Amino acid sequence: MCASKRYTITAALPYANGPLHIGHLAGAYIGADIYARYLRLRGKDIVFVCGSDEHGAAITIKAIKEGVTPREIVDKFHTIIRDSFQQFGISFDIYHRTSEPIHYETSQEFFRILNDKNAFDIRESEQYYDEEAHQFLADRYIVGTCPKCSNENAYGDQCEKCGSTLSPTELIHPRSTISGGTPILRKTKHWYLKLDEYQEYIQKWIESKKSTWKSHVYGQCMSWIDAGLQPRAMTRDLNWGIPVPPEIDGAEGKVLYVWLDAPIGYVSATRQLFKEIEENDFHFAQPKSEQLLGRSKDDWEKYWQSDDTTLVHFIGKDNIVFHCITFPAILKATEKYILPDNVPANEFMNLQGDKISTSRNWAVWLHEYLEEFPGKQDELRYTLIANMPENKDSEFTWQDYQSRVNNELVANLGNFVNRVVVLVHKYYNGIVPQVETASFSTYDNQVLDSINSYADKISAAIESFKFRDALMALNELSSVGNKYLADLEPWKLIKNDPKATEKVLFIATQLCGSLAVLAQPLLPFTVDKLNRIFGVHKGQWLTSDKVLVPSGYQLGQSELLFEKIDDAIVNYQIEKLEKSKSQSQSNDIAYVQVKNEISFDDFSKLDIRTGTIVEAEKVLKADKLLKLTVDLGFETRTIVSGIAEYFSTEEVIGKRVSVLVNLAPRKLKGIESNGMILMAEDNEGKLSFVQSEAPNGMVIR
Ligand code: B3M
Ligand code: ZN
Repeated sequence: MCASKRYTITAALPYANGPLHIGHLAGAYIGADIYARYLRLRGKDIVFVCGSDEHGAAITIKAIKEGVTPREIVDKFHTIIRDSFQQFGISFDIYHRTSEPIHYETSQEFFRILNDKNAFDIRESEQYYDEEAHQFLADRYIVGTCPKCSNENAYGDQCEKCGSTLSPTELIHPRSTISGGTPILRKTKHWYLKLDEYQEYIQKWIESKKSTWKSHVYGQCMSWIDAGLQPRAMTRDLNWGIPVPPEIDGAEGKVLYVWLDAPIGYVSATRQLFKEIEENDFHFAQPKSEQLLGRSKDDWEKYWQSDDTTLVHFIGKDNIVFHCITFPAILKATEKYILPDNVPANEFMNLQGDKISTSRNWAVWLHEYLEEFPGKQDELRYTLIANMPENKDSEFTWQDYQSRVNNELVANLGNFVNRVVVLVHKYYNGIVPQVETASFSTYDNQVLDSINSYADKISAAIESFKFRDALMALNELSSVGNKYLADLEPWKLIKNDPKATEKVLFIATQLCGSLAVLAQPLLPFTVDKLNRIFGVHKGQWLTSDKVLVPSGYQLGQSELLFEKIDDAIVNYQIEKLEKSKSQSQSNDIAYVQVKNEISFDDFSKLDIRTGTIVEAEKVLKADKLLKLTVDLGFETRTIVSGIAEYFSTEEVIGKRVSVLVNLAPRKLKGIESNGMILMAEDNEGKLSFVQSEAPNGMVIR
């Protein structure tokens, strides 16, 4: 067990520009919650903080789209998000917001410290400006083609496809998100964090984490470090955000970059938590452990500035650079704050074969799930833990949800507990039988011992952020119980050996009690039911010296832990997804700008024909290329096409296509390509063929 004096656990602050979906839960919050619940059970001194991220272009752009003020947007979504977290049992000690005064104070104080410590370089430079909207364009205000991966919808600060951090001037074909127009360059001044000066320090620090950090997190960090850290602007020309402290010269009208203020939000949330505790006046805080009560306002400092505190940031992989490089550099620059001990970022969770996407409404929304599946929080939580994208992207499907609930929760844990409770009620009126431990067989003792060995497995897994393993260990313990019942068959044994039956059901009851204890970090809602039956003291972890459910204890009434999910429910959810996808397809699309005018003569130079792909093979040593044979009616041709990442060879054979047939031949990987297959590309970079019903070889004009 880690020996730190206290823990500060943070979970990424969600942008208050939309409701939460399962990707959020699987990415950061369930893992953080398991870890926090577990540490509390071990009696650790922890704070678990989160809140809404209410600044930045994510908010203002949403407001522009909806024709309302940013304030209206954040007020609306803060409430929805907060309520979803709460109903879902995410046990934050505080859920705060970055529009609160204490956060303004804290952020401005950080800015002052950084300024005093000479961490900024003030630079004048040319930046993109939208003349129509009268606004400088940074971050999400500007989109364009990513120079690293060619994603056409990379943001001005980050490409969400390849994870690179960018500045607007690196984008190819930049365009304004507000007007869609091409921006011009105009002079402005900004405060740049001299990240380059922290290169050596950050590099050494990250290298020291090699054995404890997830390899994908470590790898991402090292690749940025290897590329060389560049100064990053920490101010913006916007009217929504935290103003640069007024005494700083020449910064009128400028606000803090959202990625400067957002992580400081963890600190302000902690300050607010202890303030509310001292004043015993709760608005945002709901302290989850007794030991936090009675603390004073200034105690927050220990959680951020004391070396005997362990700081852990739970985030999704798109936030790695900010939590592992930028924020640590800021913390270091203060010469006061501690740096994170670990940043166990998860990768992404996909949904039914496709990326989760808010704009395409391809998501399972939490507030909808809570309404449609009342009381089934743990069924979702279980499925999300079992598929948590801990080290690689994973997938949620409704079919998998159904099979996990039916074949794992109902058939294993639910079935075991139910059999035990029903039998104890049937044979002993629900009173746990008396036993003599001396009569225990080797098998009995083995089963009892497995309680402690599985408890150790679960602890070790949670402490090393392997939440899937922890859940599987819990399942295995319940399988031990099911097997024990199946082997000893108390329902038969009762007829000729009532004494032995008492022993079997006593032991099985202890297993149930241990499941109630060990499930606490993983399935908190199920634990409430188990506690009503077994009366196991909630809020404590397993100790080997205690009988969990003593002889003579009157069990509560049997309660169904889980119910089977019907096919109809699964089908309904899948249809709902498909429907909302087609409805949203026309909304919220970022259109690529129309190119410069051409003459009719220019156009008539293009010879485009209908065709059919008749053969396809992969091109050796080229991930992106397929070698296609295309039937054009009048002849068959070889065309090399860069679509191998999107289509398999089997998929494309037989496809009707449109071909530019008079394109000059080009050699690609040694193969001569004679023409080009036309493809349509959507906002997410998904390709589709341009098809016609006319026979092969017909002219398209
Ligand atoms: N709001 C980004 C996100 O939701 C951001 C996280 C802030 S954590 C300090 O992906
Ligand atoms: Zn990219």
